[in-house]
Amino acid sequence: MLIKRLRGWELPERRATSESLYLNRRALVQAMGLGIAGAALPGLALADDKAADPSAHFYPAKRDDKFGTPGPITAERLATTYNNYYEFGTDKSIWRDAQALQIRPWTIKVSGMVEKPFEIGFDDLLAKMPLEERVYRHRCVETWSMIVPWSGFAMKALVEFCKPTGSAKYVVMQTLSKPSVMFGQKDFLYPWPYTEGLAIDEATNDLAFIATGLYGKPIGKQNGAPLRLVAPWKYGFKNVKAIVSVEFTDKRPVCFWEKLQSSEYGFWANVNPQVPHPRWSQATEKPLGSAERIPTQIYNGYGEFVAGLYTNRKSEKLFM
Ligand SMILES: Nc1nc2c(c(=O)[nH]1)N[C@H]1C(S)=C(S)[C@@H](COP(=O)(O)O)O[C@H]1N2
Ligand SMILES: [Mo]
Repeated sequence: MLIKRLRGWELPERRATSESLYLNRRALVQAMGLGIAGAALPGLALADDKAADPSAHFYPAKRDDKFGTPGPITAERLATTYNNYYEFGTDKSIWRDAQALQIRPWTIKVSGMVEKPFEIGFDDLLAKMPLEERVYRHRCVETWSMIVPWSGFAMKALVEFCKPTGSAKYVVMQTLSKPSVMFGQKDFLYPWPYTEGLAIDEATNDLAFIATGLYGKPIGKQNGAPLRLVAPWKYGFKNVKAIVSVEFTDKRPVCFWEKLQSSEYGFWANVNPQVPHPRWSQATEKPLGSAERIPTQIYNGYGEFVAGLYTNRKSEKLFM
């Protein structure tokens, strides 16, 4: 039987990793006496990557439970291998391909209605932010859900750091553009780059969070490394990954999914079991790893913290 064994340098471009990663991986493979290619050992590649992460010493961060402890935490393996990340493909199993993304150096551009536009490196930003861990529910509009421990900082701390002017009403965030690695971006049917936004009062609500870690470690590339939004009272698509741009504006942005299909996805996207998606019910959800569906809660269970944001917005489509 003849089996073609790919060497590291024969890997297709989209599976390629940094040289040091490859060398580490090769050393491990040799040490273990396994005659198989690195591509077959994604678990090892992930472990290597974390060891090499210069922010690893920040984790685990101290847990803050002022928003409650929402229930049984989803298995790490599920939350890190079942993902939505259209830049890497439209199915759920993008985690391996996402490892090709280079996340250092990483620069975040702050622009628009701010005292002074600036750029900052991710590690410099991280060193200035108050890190903590929060266990949040996550509810995808497709009706799967999870409960995971994010590490990172309050979105409010980021907003304050950016010094928006009094006229700014929205904050808009964008994912990196890199079609050579994020090959989904070559599909011109989608309005790349992925863009999402919050109203300023939402962004400065205590619940809004920027995740830089997950399960007490730097966040994995498939989950949005090096930083992604977490707005747990909203449908998961609001939680833009791999952020490179933070812009303040007085105009409500039309974001990725709304541009694609405005009859199904809007700006506010707050979770509400009583407002069905045009093509399916939102009444229940399936936690990852569970056989049973459970009832979905209004604002995904965070109403006591965020319902007040919407009392003067009742005329808007708040739940799509
Ligand atoms: N850039 C980008 N961000 C994204 C998405 C995406 O396709 N691209 N998918 C969103 C959707 S629909 C969900 S449910 C969450 C999934 O996050 P997870 O993979 O960490 O569970 O990411 C959101 N952020
Ligand atoms: Mo989603």
